[in-house]
Amino acid sequence: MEFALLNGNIIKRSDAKIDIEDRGYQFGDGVYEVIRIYNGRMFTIDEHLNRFLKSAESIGISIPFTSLQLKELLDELLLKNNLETGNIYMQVTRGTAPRNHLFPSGDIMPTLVAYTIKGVRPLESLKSGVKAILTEDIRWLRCDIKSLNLLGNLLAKQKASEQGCFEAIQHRGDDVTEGSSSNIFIVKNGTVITHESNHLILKGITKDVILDICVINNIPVQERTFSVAELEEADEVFLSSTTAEVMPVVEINGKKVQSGVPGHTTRKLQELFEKEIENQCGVLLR
Ligand code: DCS
Repeated sequence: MEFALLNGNIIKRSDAKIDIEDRGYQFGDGVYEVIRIYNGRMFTIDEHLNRFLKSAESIGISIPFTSLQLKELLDELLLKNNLETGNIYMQVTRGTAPRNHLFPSGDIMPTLVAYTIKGVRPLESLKSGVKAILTEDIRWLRCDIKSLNLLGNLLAKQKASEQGCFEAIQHRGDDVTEGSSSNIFIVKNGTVITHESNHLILKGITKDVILDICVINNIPVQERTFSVAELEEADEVFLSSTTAEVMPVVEINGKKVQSGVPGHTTRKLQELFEKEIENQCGVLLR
């Protein structure tokens, strides 16, 4: 039997039901996290919980659990569902109230849900790399909030998929921002470059792990805006996310990135990233 977390209680997944006037359902009025599980353990859990609480706070939702309580609940959920490799999906909405754009007055309880999803690592793509398209970033200007409102991201990802590609790399005019569900990195003359974490992108947990790895291992790294032209002329391109890890991008808009195979720095970062996973979660299946 599968279990889910609903408002602090772990219950049968099929019993986890949400009201039709939940504001997440009607307005996308909430925030979420996706947390990777390796060997039954949560990777970078403190970072995910911090971001979850921060996202919620930034839209005025106060989660009635501490980070520690959430961690304990998620651990219990993992154990009950016996999850070895996969993800936890967790979201909180402002709660249930008669439909109105205004925040409900008075105390309403946020709706907090988490459940587990089985899923293996994308080992083939990690080895050979993926294709991407370029598309204009049409999203709002608070992409730092991990909001449930993902329409812009969905339209971009769908367009990529319809062109046989894994990801859509978004740009605002000349500036590359991020993927539809990932952060984007380029490598030029040995320097790793990725967009600074501001309101135009999500501050990826995987991105931050990669930045730390670069600093610790003396790999030159810059957090700054880079242009579409720089992307097109890059020596290497890769993307990062909780589920895609450090994923080489080998083709953009039908044009190969250099010789069309994962580059040296990307492969080095993949190795170092796996070491970090193993430090936190134990030895990985390859
Ligand atoms: N940018 C966007 C828009 C994202 O949706 C994500 C992750 C990232 C960057 C990378 O962030 P993390 O490194 O913290 O994962 N999106 C999650 C999602 O919706 N599915 O998987 C990961």
